[in-house]
Amino acid sequence: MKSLLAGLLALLALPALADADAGKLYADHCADCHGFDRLGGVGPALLPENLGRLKPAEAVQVILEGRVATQMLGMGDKLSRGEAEVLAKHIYTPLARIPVWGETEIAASRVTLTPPESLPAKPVHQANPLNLFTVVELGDHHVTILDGDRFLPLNRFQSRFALHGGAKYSPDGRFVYLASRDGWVLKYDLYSLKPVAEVRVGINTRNIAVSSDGRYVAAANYLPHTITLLDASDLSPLKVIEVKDENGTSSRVSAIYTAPPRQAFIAALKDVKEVWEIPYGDTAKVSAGLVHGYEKSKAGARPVQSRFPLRRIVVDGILDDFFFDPAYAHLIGASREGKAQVVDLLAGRTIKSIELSGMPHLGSGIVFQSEGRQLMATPNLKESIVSIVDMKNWEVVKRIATPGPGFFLRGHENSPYAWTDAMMGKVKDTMTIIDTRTLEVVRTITPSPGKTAAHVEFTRDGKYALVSIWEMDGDLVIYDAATFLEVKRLPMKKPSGKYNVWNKINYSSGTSH
Ligand code: DHE
Repeated sequence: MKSLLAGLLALLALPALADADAGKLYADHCADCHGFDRLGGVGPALLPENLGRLKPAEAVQVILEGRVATQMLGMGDKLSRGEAEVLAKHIYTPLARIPVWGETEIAASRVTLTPPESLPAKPVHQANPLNLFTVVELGDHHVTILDGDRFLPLNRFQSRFALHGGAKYSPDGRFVYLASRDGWVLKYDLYSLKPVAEVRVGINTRNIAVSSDGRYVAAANYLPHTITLLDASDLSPLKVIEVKDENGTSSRVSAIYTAPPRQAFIAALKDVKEVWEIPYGDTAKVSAGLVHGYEKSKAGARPVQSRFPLRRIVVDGILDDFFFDPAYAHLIGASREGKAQVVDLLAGRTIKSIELSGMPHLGSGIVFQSEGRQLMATPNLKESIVSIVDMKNWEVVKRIATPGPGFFLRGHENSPYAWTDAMMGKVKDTMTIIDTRTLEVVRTITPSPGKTAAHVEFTRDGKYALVSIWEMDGDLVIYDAATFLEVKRLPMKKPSGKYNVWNKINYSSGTSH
């Protein structure tokens, strides 16, 4: 009875403590690293939008015990559990006003880390610059640059907190661009192995795309609702587009992609039934109305009306996760209900709906030729299948059973095999290898029993497949892609995505772009 009463009293006391002391507790213990405005500093932003992937109970734990392999030290010796709960409640409370993060703030955040004139003309290393991998290690927020011939790390550096989305390269493969969920974009030189520049494009960012001519970087933001366009040479902001549909309804931006044949960026919008196309090429002619924005006056800049105009494509639902055919003539988007639509990008309308059950992960889709047909394959976040679709008539030709729902799928032009994981299922440690000629599973491997295996990328020649053991004490496991035998294992801290320069700059049909 006594303990029940004590529990009840503690519960009743919490809101009172929260109201009175949350701001002071935050200022005393968190603001130095995470910013007085909670927008981030040395530590990540502490806003509900940025904390979506952390449960409140875990936040209390982190406050009291710290976070392994980061600068976040536990404060259990300074704070009671009650105070940690108050702080957790505070950081999950939305800010009263969406913070302004426009051209001025973006420009002010930009830092040049290595002056362009001091960058070398040739690589300072002996590795083939077109067969390098950029490997993101989520465990301790690092990036490893890996020699893809000898499988030796060339460099390993600290990244911003929580990089997400694919690494993107300049068309010549010299520079890699990386984005963090907190909006930081880094340009890194693969010749000198040095960071070039960094800028904060948003407060909560989804991903970035680099234009196929290498001139621009575009960033998709959840907070604020904007698309930021940067000059790829020095990451200075060129334009910030506020995202609203024709009726003025504001929208988060789910993702942005580059469509090289169309010389345009294509954006997926989270809250409105539109897909946006933003041409960047000089000759692009699109029926367009220009959204509000500004132009930086720069020598040689094109006039406002012709630079980054906007084409709105109205679609039948909110489309969130995109896959493009190799010609970028069609995009296939998944709606929240898991239905997929084929949008003809030239006509600007939906032409077909595809019967894909569960929740297809189209962003991880790949294309391959099989028996004279061009097929696409997509893993499924909710069902234990890989769906195969004929790209001529958009009919599902096969559902291949896997040990569990998967997140990533990879192939390569020089390999007949596609590899997928089961990381969304209960048993997460398998990789399933599918023969793209017969559409049958040829092997299921378990690289590290009991440990999550996910995300594959092939070497430039397609001879080796690199798999992540997605654990704090994880590995990068290199397989012979023909025999499926392990060749080498490199210890890494929760390696997630890995991106081969050649495959990316050549838009390999077996990988993401
Ligand atoms: Fe991702 C890419 C969206 C959760 C790891 N993820 C992408 C892309 C999008 C996306 C739109 C394509 C960006 C690009 O190519 O630049 N991801 C989403 C989500 O909406 C989702 C489900 C929820 C969210 O919180 O954002 C989500 N993603 C995750 C994870 O939980 C993963 C597994 C771990 C993490 O980093 O948070 C994860 N996403 C990745 C990776 C890529 C990615 C490794 C790049 C894949 C590639 O090979 O290109």
